[in-house]
Amino acid sequence: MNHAGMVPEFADAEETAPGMYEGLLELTMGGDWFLVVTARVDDGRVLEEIIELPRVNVTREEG
Ligand SMILES: [Cu+2]
Repeated sequence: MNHAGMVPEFADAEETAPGMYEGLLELTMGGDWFLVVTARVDDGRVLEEIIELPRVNVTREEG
């Protein structure tokens, strides 16, 4: 998200099968998010991909 007072969330991904990476990320509020995925490949290049996550709906358990 990109608005005043919003802090980014960070997470690492681990390789779970050849070429398959998984990680957990907490989306702390509903709204339009985007993921910035950064990967360093074997030849040293750093690749970056931005993935839009529009209209995220967050539900919380009431306590
Ligand atoms: Cu926000």
